[in-house]
Amino acid sequence: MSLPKAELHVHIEGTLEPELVMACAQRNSVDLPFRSVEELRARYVFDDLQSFLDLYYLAMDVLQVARDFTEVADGYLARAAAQGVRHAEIFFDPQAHLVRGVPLREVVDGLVASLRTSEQRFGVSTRLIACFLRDKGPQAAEETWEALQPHLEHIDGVGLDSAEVGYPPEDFRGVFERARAAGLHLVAHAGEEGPPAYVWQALDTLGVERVDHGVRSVEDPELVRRLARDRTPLTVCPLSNVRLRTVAALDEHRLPELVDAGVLATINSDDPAYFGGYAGDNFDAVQRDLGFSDAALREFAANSFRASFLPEEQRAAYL
Ligand code: ES4
Ligand code: ZN
Repeated sequence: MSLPKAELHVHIEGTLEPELVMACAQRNSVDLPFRSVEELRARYVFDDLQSFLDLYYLAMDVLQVARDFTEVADGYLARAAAQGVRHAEIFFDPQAHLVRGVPLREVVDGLVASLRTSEQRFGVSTRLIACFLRDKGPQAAEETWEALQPHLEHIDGVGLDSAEVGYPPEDFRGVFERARAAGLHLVAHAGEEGPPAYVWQALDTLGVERVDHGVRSVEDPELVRRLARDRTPLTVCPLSNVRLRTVAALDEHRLPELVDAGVLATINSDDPAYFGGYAGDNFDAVQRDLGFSDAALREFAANSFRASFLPEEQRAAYL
């Protein structure tokens, strides 16, 4: 599906395709517990979020220097553009690299080297969102915020990701306050595996502008009414939800109920190298398995621009 769209939920480390994993491993002399692209791809079967994260953090060990990050981003932007993505708000995980001894400068400079010419090369405008790893706790998030200070000119927002259950959003109130005071946009993963209470906290305690995933909101009618009333966008990732077994099958996904209740939903790829498809593939999949009409898909695409952090006049040009 090449409908013009914005992608608002994609982890750049989750766009690392097996071919690039092996190429980076070789040139950076990183030892991996698999010897071929096929062996790696064969591991892309997950039971839940944690089983995915274990492989995600392992594979990104091959990313060592700026060039590696540039190549990951270039590859993503080319594939996304081919599926109609005109604007991408891209997550990265600073802590996942800092803990391996990779300086933030390599990460940010490498990503920016790709993103700054993305409009000319791929026709894709971009934003960059730094996510805190919630399973490393609020103190580590504060330290990460400090480490990000020299790079803030390149950072448009902060988010919250990684293992969700047991790591409630309210724990991160302090660091989100600091990011808000610095003028950054605020988003958080909530209601992927975690309960509706975590979505409430993301809204009321962190003050996020969008909720990433948020699909478990559907279990709480009061929360659905709140999201619909405020037009708070959800960045839904249908193929991700299937691969991480937060839904049994795509035709059982409750996205239609959210849409019918008036929630502003968008469709995104999350970690497309791992979950079987890029943004357009996710659009195709929901049409095939949930029966959304062409008009409904156009509305998802329009929502993606409405929910973006593009300035009003640029958003309007897409609507
Ligand atoms: C993620 Cl699917 C998902 N959920 C939470 N954190 C993540 N980081 C990368 N992919
Ligand atoms: Zn995600």
